[in-house]
Amino acid sequence: MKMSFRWYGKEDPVKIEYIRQIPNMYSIVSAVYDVKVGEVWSNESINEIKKMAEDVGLTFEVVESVPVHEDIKLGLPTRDKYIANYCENIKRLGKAGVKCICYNFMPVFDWTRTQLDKIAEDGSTSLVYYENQLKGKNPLSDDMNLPGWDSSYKKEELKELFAQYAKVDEEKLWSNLEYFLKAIIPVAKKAGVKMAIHPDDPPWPIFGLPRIITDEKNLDRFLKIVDVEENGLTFCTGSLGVAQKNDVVRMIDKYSKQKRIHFMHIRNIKFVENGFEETAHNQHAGSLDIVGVLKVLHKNKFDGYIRPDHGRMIWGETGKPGYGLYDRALGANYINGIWDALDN
Ligand code: DNO
Repeated sequence: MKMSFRWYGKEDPVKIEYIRQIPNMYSIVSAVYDVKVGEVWSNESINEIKKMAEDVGLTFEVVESVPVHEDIKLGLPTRDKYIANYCENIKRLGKAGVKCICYNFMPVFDWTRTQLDKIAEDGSTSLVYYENQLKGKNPLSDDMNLPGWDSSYKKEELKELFAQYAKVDEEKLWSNLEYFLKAIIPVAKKAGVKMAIHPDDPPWPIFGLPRIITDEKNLDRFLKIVDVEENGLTFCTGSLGVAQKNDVVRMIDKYSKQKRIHFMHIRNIKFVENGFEETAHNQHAGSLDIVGVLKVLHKNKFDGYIRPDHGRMIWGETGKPGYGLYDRALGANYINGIWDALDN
């Protein structure tokens, strides 16, 4: 496995020099952030990230994310222009040495939590999802802005998007995804890039918008659409693991054997009556079998990228929710420790 760490670029309060000091760190996971969704990334911006990584002795081999324009997910006639731009980005990133691109196919909203700073018994804070905090809320009328959501949408734009999605059910979303994959995967193959779709987080519909990258049956369906290695997965334990039907250890065993997992997001969560809470990465902090996950990856000689996903806020750190330095560094080293033990 190759250890990696998400870094939001120059604006990130976490310094890249500090990331370098985490034992066994290999690659940053980053993106060009100052370009609108759907546009082409400049070679200068891509190479600048690469240089910043290499200057401290790291690599830049993973992009998270090249976001997919809503017109592609909606299947609008304008999608071809955005798909052409997407392909151009894949080519440019491949040329710059990027080996893996993470993206998602969630309509409108990315990951959803209801609170960012839930205080735990030990005084740390973390992200949580409580059903009762979501109930009765309407993103179109309430002045709500949940973490992970693209806050650049104005209410009017959101209304328009929701109206357009009224015509997109799950099957339509599948066919729009198929159209997209059939266009981009051959380009990725040529560029030496592995595409790694991120599961929907949480893996169920939010506010009536369809979500399809949610469980084993659908992952099987996804992988068959273009049945080559380059069409692969970001396996996020914390996203898929919050649906109790998803046996993440067994699924990871299966998909890593098939060489279809290119990127692992390791995060633990704890089931509570009303939803779930994010915890430290450690086995006993939450409900997921993190050791079991690493065991099957090790057994299957997983040589893709792993990053510690969301950390808690600890030791007085303030910063981007889920993406501080300290707890993610603890998570990385927890993963390192288990991996070393398995090696030996
Ligand atoms: C949340 C992340 C997601 C992820 C995207 C991938 O912390 O895991 O925002 O980056 O869904 O496109």
